[in-house]
Amino acid sequence: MKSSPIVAVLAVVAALLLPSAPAAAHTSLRSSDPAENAQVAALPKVTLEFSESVRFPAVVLTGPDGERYENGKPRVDGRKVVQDVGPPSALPSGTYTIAYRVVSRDGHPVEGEIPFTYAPEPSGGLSPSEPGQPVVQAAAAPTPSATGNTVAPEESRQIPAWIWIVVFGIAGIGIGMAFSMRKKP
Ligand SMILES: [Cu+2]
Repeated sequence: MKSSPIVAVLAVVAALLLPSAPAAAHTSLRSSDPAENAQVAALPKVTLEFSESVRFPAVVLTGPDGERYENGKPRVDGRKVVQDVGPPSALPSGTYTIAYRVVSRDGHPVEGEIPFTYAPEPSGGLSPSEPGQPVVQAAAAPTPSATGNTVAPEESRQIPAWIWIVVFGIAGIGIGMAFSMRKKP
């Protein structure tokens, strides 16, 4: 059994690494209101529901004109994130994109985009001059890059923290291996 120290070290390393794999499964978006690619007649707020509780939500609602229509900051209620939307009179009809970003319980940031169409009822006293055309035009328009610019900087701040944890973790394993090698001549 001359190889037993190495086997022992490998067993320790495996024990450290294997349990962390299932635990690393971070949260995911369960549902949203409006739902992806849905058409809604009213848009009072945006609700996102995740598979587990989340923290530090950021929600950007980009309208068909490229402007942002989220109103105030998002609220967290356990697994739900609620974001108020600007006043209905200010909302143009057309294709919107919800860009969201939250932090899982395991610390991983989770983000995504949800496109949907806002088509208010024409009889609701709103301007009848453009009933359907903006929807069609906006549907062909590409997703505004402004949403990516808004969300990306926060994630780039998040990544270094994880790099450091990984680096310290690897260093710790290395130190552990060195000690166990010495104790067993
Ligand atoms: Cu994760």
